[in-house]
Amino acid sequence: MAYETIMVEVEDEVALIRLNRPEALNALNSTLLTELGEALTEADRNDKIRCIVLTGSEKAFAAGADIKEMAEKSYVDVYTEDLFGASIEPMMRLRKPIIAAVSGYALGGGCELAMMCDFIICAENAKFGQPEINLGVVAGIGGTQRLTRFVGKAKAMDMNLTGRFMDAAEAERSGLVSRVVPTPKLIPEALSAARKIAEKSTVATRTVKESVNRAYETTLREGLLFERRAFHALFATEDQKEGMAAFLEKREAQFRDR
Ligand code: CO8
Repeated sequence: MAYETIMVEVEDEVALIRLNRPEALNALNSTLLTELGEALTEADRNDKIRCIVLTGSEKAFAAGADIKEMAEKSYVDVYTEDLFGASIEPMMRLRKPIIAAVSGYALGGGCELAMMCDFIICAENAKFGQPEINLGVVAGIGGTQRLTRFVGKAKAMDMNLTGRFMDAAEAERSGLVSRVVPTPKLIPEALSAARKIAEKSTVATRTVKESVNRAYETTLREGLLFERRAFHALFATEDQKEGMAAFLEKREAQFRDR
């Protein structure tokens, strides 16, 4: 499908979705959010895609929601249209693993979009921030919630109250990102991680996603029970038989998502 504000390439069962509004540092306007939602929904439906990488440009993953587009809106406007509520639904519904590959600015909605992915790999030039405070507002899709769970209260308060940016080294130290790589290696590293995930059983990778996300939504006791039942349930799959047989026979497993 041809898009105006994103680019989608599929290779080796991995979809690479690139935000593409260079004139506005990939600011998330309504066209981009609609197109991104469509691309994610399509990727989730397409059997030839097993993992997704979401990225931007070298200068910006995304510099936040499009300020020009929302500056004149009233409370009644944003409340009535539930601004950004519906546009993030496709990401929330996504069952396939998705990696954010962040280079440059990931600010406001850009940082929040990256945090909605399953994990973040970033380049050495990455800068994360929730600078909404400078605009007289607050984060709208997770900057006070997901960020607090990822980096703790002290840093989340600091970033949301002062609007300061966090560099790649601090982001890795704080648990916001899983890996930092030299900027030119960002896409190869993210694609290589995605291909590794694509080789696994889809039933198992989806179960990992559900189980890890459960850790953020429930008590430890309930989460552990969920995980154990998920572990038990995977013994009903052919992929469990194949995975364990392959180990014992000292060969590569051939998963069939069954
Ligand atoms: N919205 C609209 N346009 C933007 C945005 C943005 N968020 N960010 C940058 N641009 C535009 C600039 O206006 C400029 O356009 P023009 O050349 O036409 O004036 C162009 O991109 C290049 O930007 P700069 O000239 O400012 O580039 P610099 O390298 O000097 O600075 C910065 C880069 C530091 C990233 C700077 O552009 C900046 O501070 N941007 C705004 C960052 C920000 O405040 N983000 C938060 C936005 S609010 C938000 O995200 C609320 C989240 C709610 C949920 C979102 C759900 C998706």
